[in-house]
Amino acid sequence: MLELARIEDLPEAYRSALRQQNLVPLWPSLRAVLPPLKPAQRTQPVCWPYQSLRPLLLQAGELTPIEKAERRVLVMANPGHGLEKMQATSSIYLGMQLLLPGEWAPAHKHTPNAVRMIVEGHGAYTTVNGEKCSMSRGDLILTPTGQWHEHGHDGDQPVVWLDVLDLPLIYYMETSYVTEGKAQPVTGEGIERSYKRGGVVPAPVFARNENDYPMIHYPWADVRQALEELVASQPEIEAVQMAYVNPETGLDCQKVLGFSALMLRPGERLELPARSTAMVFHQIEGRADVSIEGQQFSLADADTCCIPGYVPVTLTNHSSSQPAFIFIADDAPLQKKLGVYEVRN
Ligand code: 1HN
Repeated sequence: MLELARIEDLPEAYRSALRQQNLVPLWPSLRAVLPPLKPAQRTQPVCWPYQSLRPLLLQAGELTPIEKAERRVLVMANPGHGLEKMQATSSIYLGMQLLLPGEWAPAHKHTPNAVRMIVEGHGAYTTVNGEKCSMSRGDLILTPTGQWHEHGHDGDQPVVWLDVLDLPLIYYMETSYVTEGKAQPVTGEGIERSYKRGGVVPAPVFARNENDYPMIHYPWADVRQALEELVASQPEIEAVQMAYVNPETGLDCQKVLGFSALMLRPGERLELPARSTAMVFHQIEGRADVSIEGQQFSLADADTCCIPGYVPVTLTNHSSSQPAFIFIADDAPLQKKLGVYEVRN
């Protein structure tokens, strides 16, 4: 590839004249913004083991009352982006949130899309646009853009969940803001029951309101059962993986980030081709290795890691007798809409 002239190759008087008119020559920076064949990446492989994060999160519960935090979260930040940027990847924000018994995280709505993957505890709930969703380990609860949400806790032990948001992207676009609200009246509980069975969706004779997000709570017990039934009926299937989708359209459940649950069969080693998306892995059950060239993470229960895009990944179940279950997040829905999604075999 042809070497291009550097900024220093231009006379200082000329550079100064350009600066004064807010002008920049492209050619000294062209290779930086368009590197050959593979993008420049800030996202580093990073692992956040739950057992070392948990005591610090519980300590936050002692140090900062919920009224002074609104959301009591330790953000899992990628040093490659700079910790202060609060980014796990270019588009994905990750945080571990703690709610203590009796606490309430007040209602608000915002432009970034969020999901919660429940990590531990019982008795907490999130109310999303009036729909009260109880939280159990492994459940996925959506709070898509513009939907009111608040969290409460009627149990007697701490509850922790993983927040996954497209905040870095929405912030970058200068479209991130919040609206505060009052406690929501609960209008429903367990709408997910309407979508219990594949192939049929509610279609009453009288017109329904269009709803981009008909299902917001994906209980782990159902997803786990779906994975087990998939592998029981197709033992040779390449990957035992279920995508979280909108049951009325069959499309990704949210517009920017995509979510799936993967089962690694006992002893399974799964090679994923290089794809253009960075990925987040969160261990729901069992133990597994996530390896890319030059880096390997061993995930135990509730550990979370991220890896950059454009690298092949190998996932290995530690156990030869038990399955391992992993929650995966990436920005494939966004990349597909933008036309930049790639799989490199
Ligand atoms: C948010 O609204 C929550 O509602 C959690 O629990 C984390 C991180 C950034 C912006 C908004 C929540 C968040 C957030």
